[in-house]
Amino acid sequence: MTIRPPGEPEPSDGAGWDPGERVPPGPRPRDGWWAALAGVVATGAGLAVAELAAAVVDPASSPVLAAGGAVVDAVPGWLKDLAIDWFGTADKAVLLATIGVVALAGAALAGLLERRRPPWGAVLLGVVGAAAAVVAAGRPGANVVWALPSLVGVGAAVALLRTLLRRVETWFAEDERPGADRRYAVDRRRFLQWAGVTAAGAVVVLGVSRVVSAGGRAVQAARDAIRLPRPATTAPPVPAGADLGVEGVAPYVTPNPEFYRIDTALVVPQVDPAAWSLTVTGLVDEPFTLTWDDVLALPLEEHHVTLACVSNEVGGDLIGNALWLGFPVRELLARARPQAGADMVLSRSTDGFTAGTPLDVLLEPDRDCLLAVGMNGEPLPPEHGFPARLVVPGLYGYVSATKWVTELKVTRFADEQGYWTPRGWSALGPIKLSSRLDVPRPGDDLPAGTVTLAGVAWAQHTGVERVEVRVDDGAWVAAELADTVGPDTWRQWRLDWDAAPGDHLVAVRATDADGNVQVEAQAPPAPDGATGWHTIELTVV
Ligand SMILES: Nc1nc2c(c(=O)[nH]1)N[C@H]1C(S)=C(S)[C@@H](COP(=O)(O)O)O[C@H]1N2
Ligand SMILES: [Mo]
Repeated sequence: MTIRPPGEPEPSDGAGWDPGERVPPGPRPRDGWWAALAGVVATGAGLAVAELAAAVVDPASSPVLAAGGAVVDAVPGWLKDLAIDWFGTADKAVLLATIGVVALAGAALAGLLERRRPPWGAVLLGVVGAAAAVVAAGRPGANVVWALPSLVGVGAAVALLRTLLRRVETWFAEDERPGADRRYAVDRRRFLQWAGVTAAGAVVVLGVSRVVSAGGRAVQAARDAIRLPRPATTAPPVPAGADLGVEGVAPYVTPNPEFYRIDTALVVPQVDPAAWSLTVTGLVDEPFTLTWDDVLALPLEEHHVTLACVSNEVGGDLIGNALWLGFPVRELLARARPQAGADMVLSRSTDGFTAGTPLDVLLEPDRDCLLAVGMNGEPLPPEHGFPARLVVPGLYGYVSATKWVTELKVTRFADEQGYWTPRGWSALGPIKLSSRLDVPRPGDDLPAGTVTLAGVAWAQHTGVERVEVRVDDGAWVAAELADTVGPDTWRQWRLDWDAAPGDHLVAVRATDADGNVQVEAQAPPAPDGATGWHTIELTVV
């Protein structure tokens, strides 16, 4: 049995290789399918090797994650909104699955091409691998080494593809020789063995890459070891009456594991506090940089602030309230001494995300904008920005709440834009006065009699003054308002309703401390936040 290297002419006839002619009639599968399978197995193994290399270099340098990140940043705003609309916070999983399916199809094609028209299958893999390398090396925070996982992976994929196809070739080349049927079975078994071993090896390598992914575990260990300093200024205690005790209503303080998460990061950035720093720069007289230890040595303050996402639909749950520990951004900026003409601070994250926040908002003496390091008594959870993030009462997260923040650049709205502005979202994002009905839920079984209606309302930094409920065409009835620590957080509300049997429409609206009534007109989240009264249908029996 001889194995011809790919590209060497077929010895038996000079007319070129046409495997189709060589397969004897009968139930034997055509070699194209096996070549495609070889492509999938080899590419899968190549990707596993790339993951292993990425685990050593940087998790985000993986070709799949780099490509995914590039897609996230490249897709137009409307398409991203559509994806969020369809898949909600599962949009990232859907994107990665899509990349997987496309990669699978491409891998099968590469296998087929390499079998039929060598070396075009290898060329296809090489081109895609090189493109992934370029994309990875161009990601925010990347360096040239980030190209390595893609290159190593594609090298492995091409080598494995050729090895596997050699088995396919031997298998189908033996057909017409004496004892072909026996050899056929032997060579088929051999190919399947090679493919199986390669696939199993890929799984093992992938597993090892997860274990080796030391970056994440080192950061986790660093986080576990942190003892946050006592705040120099403690938050007022949460009044007992902040929670009305109605089951099903969002608690006044949102536990960290339940806090909504929104960001463009496909994997949570793992930022080692020892390597982290924050630089205040741009149009300032005294730029400076703080290390993690510098920040912890500052007199830190605690404040309850309710964060909200501009993508939150009316009645949606992209909002949460936490006790933040941090240092006033105002004082950081004062130390840097912003120059005349500056009107924006562009905050930047390790993953390239940016937010543009009005400078005057950050400088307001009575607005507690924080460089936050603690959330509800613990270091920030990694997915909420460990080791440091911004928290700005009254502004949507996309223009203020930069997680994994490393730079505050004092600049001008005329010169720079935050991440979402060129993608169709407003440059300015004050949170809109809003309210939500949490219970009962539509579809709940409601016996006639007293039904408790309850929910939350928010007008960060202004404060909620009144919440009213309307059933069907009835009058607006004022609800009981829960206590709050101040205007920067949401407030619970409740109202006992004497419910008669039938279908009812229940609407809720809030009024803020300035006397503004929540806007009735329905508007979608884009470009600067949804409006409309949360209205649900309830059936009382
Ligand atoms: N680095 C980074 N920070 C970010 C974002 C992001 O995509 N990347 N998203 C912002 C948006 S849109 C919101 S609503 C808040 C959400 O913060 P959370 O995930 O802690 O709730 O983070 C903000 N900070
Ligand atoms: Mo957001």
